[in-house]
Amino acid sequence: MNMAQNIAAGLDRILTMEVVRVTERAAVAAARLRGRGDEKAADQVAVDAMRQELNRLAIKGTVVIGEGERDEAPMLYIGEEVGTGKGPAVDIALDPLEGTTICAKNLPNALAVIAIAEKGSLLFAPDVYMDKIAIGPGYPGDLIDIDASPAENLANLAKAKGVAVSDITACILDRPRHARLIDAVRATGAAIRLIGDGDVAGVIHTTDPDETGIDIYLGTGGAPEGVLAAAALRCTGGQMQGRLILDTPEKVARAQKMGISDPKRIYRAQDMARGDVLFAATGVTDGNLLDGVKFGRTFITTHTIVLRSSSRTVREIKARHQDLEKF
Ligand code: VTB
Repeated sequence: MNMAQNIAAGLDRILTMEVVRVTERAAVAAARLRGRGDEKAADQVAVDAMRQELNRLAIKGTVVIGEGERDEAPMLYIGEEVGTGKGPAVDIALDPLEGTTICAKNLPNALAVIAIAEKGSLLFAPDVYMDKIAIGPGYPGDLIDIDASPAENLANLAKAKGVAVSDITACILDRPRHARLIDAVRATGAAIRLIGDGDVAGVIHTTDPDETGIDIYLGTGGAPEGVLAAAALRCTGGQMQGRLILDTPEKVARAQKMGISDPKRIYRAQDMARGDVLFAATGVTDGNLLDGVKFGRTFITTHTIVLRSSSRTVREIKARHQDLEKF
């Protein structure tokens, strides 16, 4: 694809740069409340800040993954129209503070996250659990299979990587519901990095195992976080499968209302985030890929990763903000 086609085919390239401010601002707001033990307050300031900056973007955006249904979330609710309204029609998935507990405890890998895609191309996921499996780029297609055992997936991954299974590290959310999964992974000899929260970061970490030490993500987490992670993987390469856990008639009905007719469907990354996708994440707390916000005496430093699916460019933007008034 030449550059003209590239521009015509997808999202405006300028958005790639503009979107950085949105996650930067949310991250700075949340970071001010790092380690204060107040998840709600940190989330609230991040939501306010992200919304303010998002409404400056020249887009006609609709939040499809947000803070919740309209009646439960006053801001950035699902269906909210955001942006100036003068610009391309886009779908938006966001999490102004992914890892509210991480932030409240000042532990690693809390992020401010957003994904922007062409209208109609992000999965409208209900807020239920999703079973997820993900690996980074550079492997043969269909290497992972959500229906295969952890042992099979780990063996296939180790073989493709050219290492022993004991050299593989899996990232899993530390939850009682994962006890059997954890036992199964440990039985193979593989290592596990247990995380308290933040499975968007967990999935993204598979894309750079040399840096993060994580080869594969396994387990169930939020479905909205699954769509955000899928958007990131679409940009970096990598493989992901997810399946909604619709284990009550009420959840099946909720999913149906959102257009999901097959409750058992396996979604790959490209099914959850189609077409041209932009993804940005700014570190709130220090993490494996991103530094957290640093408050200096005269400036604030932020560290952001910006990804775009059509070019697969990975940009890291370290910004030194000297106009402190703007935050
Ligand atoms: C994960 C994690 C989030 O929710 O999706 C998790 O990435 C799943 O829910 O940071 P449970 O906490 O119920 O296991 C979060 O921890 C919070 O949204």
